[in-house]
Amino acid sequence: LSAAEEKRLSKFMSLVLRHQPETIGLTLDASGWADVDDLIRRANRKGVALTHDMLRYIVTHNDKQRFRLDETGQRIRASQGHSVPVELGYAPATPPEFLYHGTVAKFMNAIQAEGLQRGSRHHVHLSADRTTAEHVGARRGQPVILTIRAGAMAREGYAFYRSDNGVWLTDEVPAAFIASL
Ligand code: HQG
Repeated sequence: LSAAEEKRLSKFMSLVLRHQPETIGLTLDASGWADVDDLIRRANRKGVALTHDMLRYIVTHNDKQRFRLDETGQRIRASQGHSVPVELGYAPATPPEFLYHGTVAKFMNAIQAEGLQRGSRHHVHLSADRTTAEHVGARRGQPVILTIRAGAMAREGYAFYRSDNGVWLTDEVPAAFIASL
């Protein structure tokens, strides 16, 4: 699989496993799982050449480990990033003292006024390291990196979750907990 092909298929899988399963008539269960055979058949019907081998390659090699197969290998889901309603079932976890969020300057006025809000996704996404946050911010332009006082938030009772691929998730980050504002 070429890098370009892998990226194209990864984007397709993100689309149907996080945002719009209905574009290929796919059904996700309440926890976000889809049947692998069904996903492949429906993709093929829409002209997306996806095989079991390609799907397994993407699950294994994906740069951010976005997708996960269940123990049987018959079901697949995205580990985070959904906009469709799913209950991923991650247990609350104690975050490190500081987490990072990559954004861009044009959002900073709104962020100062209302903190980090989750937008169309289920959670605000935070990274354990600055480098990852820089990549996240760079998707939108010159990245601005915010340091989040996650430990202090947790001690105040805000819940944190860590996805299977290491992304930290929380419902919102009030402006008071953004250290770098
Ligand atoms: C910003 C990708 C205005 C926020 C990435 C961000 C990540 C506000 C954008 C994952 C705001 C939301 C998530 C407020 C936050 N006012 N703007 N109050 N609060 N924002 O895409 O964190 O490649 O939903 O800073 O790498 O950028 O898809 O979140 O710029 O891990 O796997 O609103 O998605 O992963 O954008 O990215 P997003 P995100 P994947």
